[in-house]
Amino acid sequence: MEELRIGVVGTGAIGRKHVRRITERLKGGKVVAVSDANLAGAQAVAAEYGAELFEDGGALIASPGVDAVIVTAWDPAHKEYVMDAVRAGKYVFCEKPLATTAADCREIVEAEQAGGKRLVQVGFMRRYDEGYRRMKEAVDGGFIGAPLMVHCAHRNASMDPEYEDDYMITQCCIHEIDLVKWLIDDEYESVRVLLPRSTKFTGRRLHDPQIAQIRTKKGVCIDVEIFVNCQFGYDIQCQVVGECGAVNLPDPSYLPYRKGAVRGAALCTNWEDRFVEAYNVELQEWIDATRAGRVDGPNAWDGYVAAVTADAMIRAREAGEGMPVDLPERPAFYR
Ligand code: NAD
Ligand code: ISE
Repeated sequence: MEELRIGVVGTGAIGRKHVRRITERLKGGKVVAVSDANLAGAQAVAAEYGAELFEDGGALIASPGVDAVIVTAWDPAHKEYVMDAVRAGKYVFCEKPLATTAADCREIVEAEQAGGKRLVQVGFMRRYDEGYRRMKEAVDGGFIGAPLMVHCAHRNASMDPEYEDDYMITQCCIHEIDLVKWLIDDEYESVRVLLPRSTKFTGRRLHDPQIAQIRTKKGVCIDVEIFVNCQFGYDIQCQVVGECGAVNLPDPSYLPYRKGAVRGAALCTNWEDRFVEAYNVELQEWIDATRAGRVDGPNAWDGYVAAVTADAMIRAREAGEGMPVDLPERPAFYR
């Protein structure tokens, strides 16, 4: 295939970043069409990048001038656009989450299987981060023996005061939910959520921090601290402890300094900077695989597993007790 002609539905913060990286940094793809419910925003992006403006996302997806679709609209619109792309037989990269409920993800999985071809990739970009990839190589290669425990932290400096409890799971922890199962090659069995004392810096709708705990089918125990008003930066941590060693996610390399009788190093303040290279690699690999007629990255089934696990966590938090992660076996179509 010549250059991949890409249509982007959703020209908010991350949509614009993806348009820019495809245009200025990546190879093999061109953004030819854009659309957004905020027409003025999409119009500005269309003018800047010479793309065609569509008032309607569905029309963009149906356009014969669009080979493949990127969905970066807000979460509740993902399902509709992914379904449109699947029905049109077009490859689609959808930012996480695949859809806001497990039932909607299931519908996508069923539609894709009915079409007989894998088309959907979900934007779980942590799998493309160099540090996590090195950890996975070490775990897969037996460097630490069988994994026993995984400790994670997902910290944001601060969130909008209207941020809600469920977003801790569906917008933040959803990354760790996908990442850890990939990292240790396991399936989830049950979850629970602990609520430590809440910080005074949180908004009225949010208990912050929360600790999600997951037990896997092989018996590995995973804990994820989600703390979105930690005040000190955007800080992502991960450690896998195995039978004969442990591996840690490397921190991004900032210049260490000595100044004013302090030895220090800066921390990231936002997810865009922390994972900028992961987004670049993720979308380059998506363009390459799409041109070759494949889906190599996290697929619709991974999106479904993440949604089922997230739903179980929300129920576990509300009930104050453990909940099973009820999933059918992964179909051969997704192996
Ligand atoms: P944003 O609010 O800046 O942008 C969302 C855009 O969607 C807005 O421009 C809005 O007008 C548009 N929109 C809303 N409803 C629409 C509809 N029905 N049709 C078309 N457009 C519609 O948010 P964002 O930070 O850019 O996030 C966008 C998506 O990317 C979200 O799903 C979010 O979860 C995901 N995201 C992923 C990561 C990651 O690390 N992978 C990081 C941030 C955001
Ligand atoms: C945001 O929604 C993301 O998806 C980022 O990757 C995540 O790390 C951040 O905490 C979320 O707010």
